[in-house]
Amino acid sequence: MSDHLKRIAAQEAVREIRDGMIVGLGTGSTAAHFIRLLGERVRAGLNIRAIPTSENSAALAHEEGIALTTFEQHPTLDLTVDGADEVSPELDLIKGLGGALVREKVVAHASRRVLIVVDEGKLVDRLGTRTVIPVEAIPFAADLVVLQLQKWGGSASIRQKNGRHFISDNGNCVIDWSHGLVDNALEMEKRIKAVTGVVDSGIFAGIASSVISAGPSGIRRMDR
Ligand code: A5P
Repeated sequence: MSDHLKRIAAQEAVREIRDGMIVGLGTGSTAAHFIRLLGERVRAGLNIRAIPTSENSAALAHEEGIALTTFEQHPTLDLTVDGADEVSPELDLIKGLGGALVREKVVAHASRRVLIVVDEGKLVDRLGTRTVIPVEAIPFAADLVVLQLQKWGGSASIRQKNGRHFISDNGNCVIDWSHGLVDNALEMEKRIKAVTGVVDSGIFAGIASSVISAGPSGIRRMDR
């Protein structure tokens, strides 16, 4: 059911893509729907170039025949379409359960507009309601970052995959921090980023321009 809703939200987003755009490709199952639908339009003649937020999304774009570009050639993107793990009423986000948070944030910051596509189960009254806060840190510092986050409250642990540390596309660890409800997303984002050894966190405050959510009763669009 939620996969069907993710596809519906992605379908709505793909309608915003116009000829000549430089498009940011998000990561995750909702972004994958978007990339496949965009591929259909490219094969029908749409001329765009894209910058992916992960190796997985780059591979999918390649399969779909979507031409990729670089920040060297295109330092500003027209529109990025990405998923999220939580969306607050202020359109602040938690992202990164898929582990691509740093590239997602880099691409979002380089974009004129950031469109987030979710199933409506991701909408929360306050960030931290249903998910951990992912924090990417260089491996050398990861244990120290865990201790710092725990000092601030809640539990934190280095993400595991197949019995080993999960390693991001950037060669880093991801720490999942169960902090609980976040009072001030921007302040929390800055506070985490100031920890030495942290690359960035999955809190995206003030970055989303619009959110499209799909639910059983239809599609809802929220603009900043
Ligand atoms: C990837 O790192 C994440 O930020 C994803 O955008 C997020 O986890 C949403 O994923 P789904 O679309 O698979 O729910």
